[in-house]
Amino acid sequence: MTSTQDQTPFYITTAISYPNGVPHIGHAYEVIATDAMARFKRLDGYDVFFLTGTDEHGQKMLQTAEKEGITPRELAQRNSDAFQEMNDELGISYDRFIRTTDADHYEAAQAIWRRMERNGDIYLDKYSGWYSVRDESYYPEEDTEVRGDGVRYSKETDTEVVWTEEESYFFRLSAYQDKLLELYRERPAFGAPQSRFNEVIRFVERGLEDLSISRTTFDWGVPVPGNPKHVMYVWVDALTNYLTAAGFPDTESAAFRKYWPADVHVIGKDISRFHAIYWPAFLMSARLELPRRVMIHGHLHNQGVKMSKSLGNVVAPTDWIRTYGLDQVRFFLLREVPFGADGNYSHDAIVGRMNSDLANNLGNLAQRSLSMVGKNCGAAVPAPGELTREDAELLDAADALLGSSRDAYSRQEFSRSLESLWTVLGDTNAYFAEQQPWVLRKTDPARMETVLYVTLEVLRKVALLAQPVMPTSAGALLDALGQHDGAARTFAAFGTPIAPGTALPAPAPIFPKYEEPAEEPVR
Ligand code: ME8
Repeated sequence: MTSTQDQTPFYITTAISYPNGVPHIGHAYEVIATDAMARFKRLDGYDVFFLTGTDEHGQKMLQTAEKEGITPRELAQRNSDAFQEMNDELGISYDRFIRTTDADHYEAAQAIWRRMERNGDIYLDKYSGWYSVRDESYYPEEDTEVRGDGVRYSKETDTEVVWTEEESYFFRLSAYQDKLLELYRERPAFGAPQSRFNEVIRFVERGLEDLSISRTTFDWGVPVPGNPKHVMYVWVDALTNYLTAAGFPDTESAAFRKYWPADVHVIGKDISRFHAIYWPAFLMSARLELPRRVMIHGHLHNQGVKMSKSLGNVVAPTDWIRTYGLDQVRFFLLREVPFGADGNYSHDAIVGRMNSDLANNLGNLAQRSLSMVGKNCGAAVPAPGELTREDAELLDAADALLGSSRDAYSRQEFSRSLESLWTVLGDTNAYFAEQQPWVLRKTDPARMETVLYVTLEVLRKVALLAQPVMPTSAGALLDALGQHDGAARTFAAFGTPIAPGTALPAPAPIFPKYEEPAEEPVR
């Protein structure tokens, strides 16, 4: 959408993924949810900037590359391409795919470093401690333990830690404890959902130590300004990506003035501390505005089991799409799991949603009403007669969906919006069955027209609000309802009822039932 002066900006980001492997369904989940949010806001008239990308530096990337016998740059390139391909296959409407190896990002990372240094928050010292390469993080000894295999692990993340000593720059995180607690008090919606945000708050209340923010043991990273023996700790560089894409360090640029501070950072539960503690502290130190919200989602598990390469239960998003269809996967992920909670996926759960919610409650209703209109109303939207109480109640319920969806989306409660759409669809199915328009066709054709009109108008509203989650199928439904034009598909059109006389194309099924593939013949 082209932006105009009077559109309110909305800047939303995903975490940037580590391209030390190929994307899995957890990555797809995060980017689909963020995409739904971005699409919702665009349809609601906002000037949206949606950022996603890859986090390419750090020791983990270096080690994986060494194992594969390639350079970290080659590894990053290969897998970053795979992430971009995934985004394209998932229909993600991102505005920029940032790579932390992009030239403008180096400039931004060095600029934020200088600002924090100028503010007196960076000093050089020695660091020793238990370091997890997997987490790119040091752990206090009491948070580690030696297990049966003789190896020391982080208790929290179950990753191996090794004793590491190096000269390091430090960030004065301890100086920000009170300021962070004040931030959390003053802006209770800064982190969400509440339960996950509370964990962050409790962590800060226990006290913060200064943070080691440079490394000298390897050089795959952004050089520290003025001391290139050091590269920045990967999280300093990674978090800054959100600023880079908004035009930082040029704080006077049109992009920065428009889009910073970010409206929502969408991230997973394992990286909440980085986003709700380190990131606001870095920004306070750099004298920059803080993001408005950090939305922490849960993790997806395969039938209750954590995904891992060693268990061989990692699902490639593209396999899912080939099996179930893109919009079906998007719908399943956002309908099944309340955003913020952990969730499970299984073949049966997806097929259940496809067949009951999509094929039955939505697809069937659309197909039945539209084919009746095709056959009995000259393939045009019929004119309603006087409305009964049932008609009016249903139309009122559909009318309320925009407000309730706006409210749900403002808190990234995607499943709540979808649930409300499907409640109204359930009521409409009951209404259709009760009113029996196929009987009215003979007994009272004018009343049949009213019933069909009411049904089409509910379907139009549901299709409008389903677009962020199922762009292609909801678009096909809007086409079937004669709503082809871009303006008729934005939320600005929500309150203008479908016009009697609108020509309708011959309906084609939109949500097929899932049929199990025939068993391989036994030879
Ligand atoms: O953490 N279910 O990258 P990453 C849902 N580079 N979400 C999941 C998931 C699962 N099973 N597994 C991972 C990083 N995620 C850093 C971020 S941001 C400045 C730097 C989510 O590739 C995870 O929680 O390990 C995170 O939000 C995102 O995928 C990228 O994870």
